[in-house]
Amino acid sequence: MDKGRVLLSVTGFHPQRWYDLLSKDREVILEPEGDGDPSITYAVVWKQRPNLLAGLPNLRAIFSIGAGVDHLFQDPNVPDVPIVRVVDPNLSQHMSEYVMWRVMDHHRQGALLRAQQTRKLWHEPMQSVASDVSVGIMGLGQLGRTAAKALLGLGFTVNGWTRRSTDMAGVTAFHGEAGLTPFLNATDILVVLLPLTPDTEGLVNYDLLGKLRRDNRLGGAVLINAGRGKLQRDADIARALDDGTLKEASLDVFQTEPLPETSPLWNHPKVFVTPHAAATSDPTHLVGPMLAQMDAFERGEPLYNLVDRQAGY
Ligand code: NDP
Ligand code: OXD
Repeated sequence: MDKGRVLLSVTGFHPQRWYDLLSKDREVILEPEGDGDPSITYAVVWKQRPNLLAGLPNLRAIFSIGAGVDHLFQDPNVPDVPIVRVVDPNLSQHMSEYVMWRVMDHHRQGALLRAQQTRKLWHEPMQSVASDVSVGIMGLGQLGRTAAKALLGLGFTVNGWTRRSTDMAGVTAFHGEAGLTPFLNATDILVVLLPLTPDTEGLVNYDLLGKLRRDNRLGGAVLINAGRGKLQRDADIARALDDGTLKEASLDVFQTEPLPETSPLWNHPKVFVTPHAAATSDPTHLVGPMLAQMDAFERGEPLYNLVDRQAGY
């Protein structure tokens, strides 16, 4: 069987690097040659243009260059072919480093110490040990599990919340709607690593933040979101920070990205902003396995790391 042709459609994410690496093994094009281009077998995409994929008669699989696939489903006409997403130890390691960094910074009162330094203030803040602090991770998938393991290694108490019931050694597991409030009530630092689906959109709102544990050794509740911006309500976070419902937040993702200059979150003294960069897909790690999957698929082997369309992730 001939090697199928690849359509690469990437907005942001440095498309040239993906193009160069994919082109080493397959013919890659950046635009279909006319409507219903029959030569395209695979699409490798990030935020593809709506309807781009709908009319490709010989498309056999779509590869997302991210772990999240909500960008794909922005297009209501995504064809019904298998969708492969990124699952990669390198990506999980990046995310786990981000989570450990932000959890440790909040735990060790980083914001307070930086503010003191600017004022040349010599004052020892209150200290707690990791085991006194409970980190609750929403989403114990590929990324959440790796982060949970790392946090356990640092000595934190770890809770997890998932859609279906799950087990993980050392983690107190909660699931579903019934498990949400008890999970939040037992959590000091909330880490959001959920996918964006119709069920999770807007979940991280004022009401939810109000259920976190505030009477704790940290002196309040903390939010860290590195999942997706539309999981949260930016205005509710600002309100929660202003009225003390939240002590601090680290936000990597926002309802609108790039975060508009007018957003109060940019200059908020209790917010640490990163530009959706907690864990960036690296083509040097990801293109090899992608090409290997295409080769194996053409030999009749099954694809893996497939998205469950029904669940939306
Ligand atoms: P996975 O699909 O492996 O895991 C998703 C987890 O979320 C699972 O534990 C799943 O539960 C849980 N979940 C999904 N829907 C619900 C729900 N309705 N209620 C409760 N739990 C739910 O995803 P990954 O860990 O690979 O990635 C997670 C997300 O991280 C991505 O979708 C993406 O949005 C984001 N991301 C952000 C990056 C960044 O740089 N900021 C980089 C990479 C990814 P269950 O176990 O029951 O299925
Ligand atoms: C992803 C991302 O989903 O980078 O991989 O956000």
